[in-house]
Amino acid sequence: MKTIFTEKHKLRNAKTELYGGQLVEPFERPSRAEFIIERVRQAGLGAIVDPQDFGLDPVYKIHNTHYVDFLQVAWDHWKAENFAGEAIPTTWPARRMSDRVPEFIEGRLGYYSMAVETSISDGTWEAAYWSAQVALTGAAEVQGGEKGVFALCRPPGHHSALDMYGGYCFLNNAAIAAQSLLDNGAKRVAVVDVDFHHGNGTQDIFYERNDVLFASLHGDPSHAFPHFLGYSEEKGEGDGAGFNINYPMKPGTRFEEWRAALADALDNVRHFAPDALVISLGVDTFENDPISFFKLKSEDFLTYGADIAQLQLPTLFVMEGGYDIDEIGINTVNVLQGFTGE
Ligand code: OKP
Ligand code: ZN
Repeated sequence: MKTIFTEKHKLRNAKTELYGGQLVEPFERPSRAEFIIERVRQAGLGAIVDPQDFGLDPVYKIHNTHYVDFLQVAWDHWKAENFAGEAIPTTWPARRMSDRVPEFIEGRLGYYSMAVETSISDGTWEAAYWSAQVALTGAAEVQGGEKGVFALCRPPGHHSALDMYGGYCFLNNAAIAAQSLLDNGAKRVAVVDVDFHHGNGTQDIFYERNDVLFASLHGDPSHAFPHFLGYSEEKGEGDGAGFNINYPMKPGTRFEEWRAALADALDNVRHFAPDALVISLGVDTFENDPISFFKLKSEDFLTYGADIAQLQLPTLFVMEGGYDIDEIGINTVNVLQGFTGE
């Protein structure tokens, strides 16, 4: 299996994340991708190729222009205020407030974010841009005939929607890739999100569409980030009614139960009969993940990679989360090796 990867991910190197009332080193840090690519090499998974540059047009199919404009200049505007730290929002348009976009950077940060832990820092935009290009290159490889491709995206994307960043995500790489598959010949695409966290951005983007089936397995939002989306009653609306499927699961969920949910999701994908499959691949379901509460073991990742392969669909794996840096490479590559059967 080919891996799409660029060292440009290192440009996303924030110093701070607001966690537990303190500014700590971000869980979403450059070493994550280094551990994964090292394991890809060590396991001999296949060729590692640089992304092509598809520009911003495929990004604008998913995100609006004023949001993308904001991301490109946010750090410069913040810096111009001579604040001491990284760019962090402090106030949001909550219930019954105005939806006008403020001019001042602090207001704009609140307008365009859905969570506070994700500091914007120098280089963030460039890394996010290339992360999306990694996903787009993966999509092109899949349409070129590859059975399975690994887009080693960093920063991740599935919490990002039309005009929102947060949860370590800026551009929704999986959604951008899925749309590119559709724009280049696929009639239907399924996105299955196996990251521990609900893919609220991807759900929101495709919620009223029937050309993309979205299924997500995740920690019950009543207990887990992103807290405000991901319940089982969210099934899609309008044309999209029935094309969104959520599998929220309780703290302590073990592989047997998780695998049964995956089997149900994959049955729904089979029934939908897509031309391609995108997996939002987060390995934060691991038992020792520092910010999650499922109990998967390393060998379980091999098992479910093989389950996904049973669909026999052209499949693009898009990297999302996974934070236990010692095991992140093994668990990620286990999914991919389970898929290839090698
Ligand atoms: C991004 B991805 C934990 C707080 C979690 C943000 C998590 C973002 C996860 N107590 N804060 O889906 O892996
Ligand atoms: Zn996650």
